[in-house]
Amino acid sequence: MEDTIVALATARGETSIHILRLSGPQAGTIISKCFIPQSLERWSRGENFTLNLGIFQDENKVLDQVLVGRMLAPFSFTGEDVYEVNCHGGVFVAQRILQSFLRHGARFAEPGEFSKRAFLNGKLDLIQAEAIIDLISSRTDSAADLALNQLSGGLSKAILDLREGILEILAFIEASIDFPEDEVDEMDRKTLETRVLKVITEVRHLLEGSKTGKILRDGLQTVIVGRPNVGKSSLLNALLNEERAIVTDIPGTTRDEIRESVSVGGILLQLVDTAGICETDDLVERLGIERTWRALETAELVLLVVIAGHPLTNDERHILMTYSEKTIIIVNKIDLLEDKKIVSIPEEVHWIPFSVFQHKGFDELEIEIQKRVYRGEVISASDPLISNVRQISILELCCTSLEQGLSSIQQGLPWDILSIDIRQALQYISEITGHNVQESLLEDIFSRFCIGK
Ligand SMILES: Nc1nc2c(ncn2[C@@H]2O[C@H](COP(=O)(O)OP(=O)(O)O)[C@@H](O)[C@H]2O)c(=O)[nH]1
Ligand SMILES: [Mg+2]
Repeated sequence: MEDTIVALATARGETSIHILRLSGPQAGTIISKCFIPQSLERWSRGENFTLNLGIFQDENKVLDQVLVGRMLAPFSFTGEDVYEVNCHGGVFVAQRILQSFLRHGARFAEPGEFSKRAFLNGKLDLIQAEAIIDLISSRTDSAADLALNQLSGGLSKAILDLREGILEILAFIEASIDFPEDEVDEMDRKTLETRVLKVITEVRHLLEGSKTGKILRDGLQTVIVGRPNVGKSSLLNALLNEERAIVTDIPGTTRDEIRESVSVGGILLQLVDTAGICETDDLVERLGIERTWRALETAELVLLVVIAGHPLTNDERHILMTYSEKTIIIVNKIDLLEDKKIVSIPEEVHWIPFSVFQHKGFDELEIEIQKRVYRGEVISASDPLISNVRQISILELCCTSLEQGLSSIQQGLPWDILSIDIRQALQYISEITGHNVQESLLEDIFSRFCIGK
């Protein structure tokens, strides 16, 4: 981290302003070679967190009128001396300033290098760093809230508390190992068991919440299925609020899958509209239907659309039986019903009376989806939820090690044996926050950031 790095932090292209970020030990020297402040007196005081108006020039040539923000180590984002130059938003303007920094000894930053430096300087842990990417790419309120909570350290604290718990268990074991086996009495073994169980319970609780966390972050793979002409494409269009899919009263209109994402009740649905399931001689339609069956397999949520007043078909029953857990039945076209019974649906299955035409049922659908995501528990996006696949899979490994440790305790195995499992659990939990990581993992994580972040 000897180098001083520079990058354009704003998106390439013509805009109102561009921001260039300069960070590293030489940042102050480099900026002073190119920046002529309007108030030299104020600039020279070297005060932190100031914004200074002036001229950016290189080799006696004025390149732009700029605002320079100063954030000195260790109080900056990276923990190093950082200068941010706000210049006019021309591609050419920003490029010339960037070139000038490079000429004066800065190096072009790699993707995520500012955040990586922040991590290496202890300004962020890995959970917080990964939350930055999630915040930038979030597309719903709840995804943004979740990422912000992780960024502000809510989840890190929960993981650090767990790590602390595991460390205490290890210390307890180490202290006991020093005594010959028969002097360690049953009391100690019981105490140890209680402590390990307590940590396991907390880990399991976090893992439970991760199901919700992952959905809030990545959305729900949702497929809309049903017979032809029940109103699947109409439902998709209504959810999207646009005429995305072609709707006609001709069965077999939708043949290929249509994919769109939409936020329903703060939850991102990755929607797939499919070809209606039926018997057909049409080759294209048949291929479409095969895709529908495949989409059903992988979906996390199935919206099965049926028509009010009609008995269920064999295919509809089959879908219900096979995917009951993840299916919500939408009984559409209730506007056409007079006295007829809505539909004969098995009692245990949840169904919603619906009319795309009269805009009925949408609120209930929203509530039902939320209920499934939050699983009736008091989980909200402001709770410390774990949502990142890397973090979830390591926490699962940690849980397994703890469970093995617990079973060793219960089997009365020697203390040095069970310390192996607890040590392994410590190793895993430390990888989540980055207390213990390999360089290759860091590269993998930070290379997914944008340049300038
Ligand atoms: N009466 C009534 N007709 C509807 C409703 N929703 C859709 N339709 C009509 O049903 C027909 C088939 O709709 P479409 O969305 O193409 O069905 P899909 O084949 O399942 O995708 C169209 O003529 C729609 O206008 C509804 O709520 N009430
Ligand atoms: Mg359709």
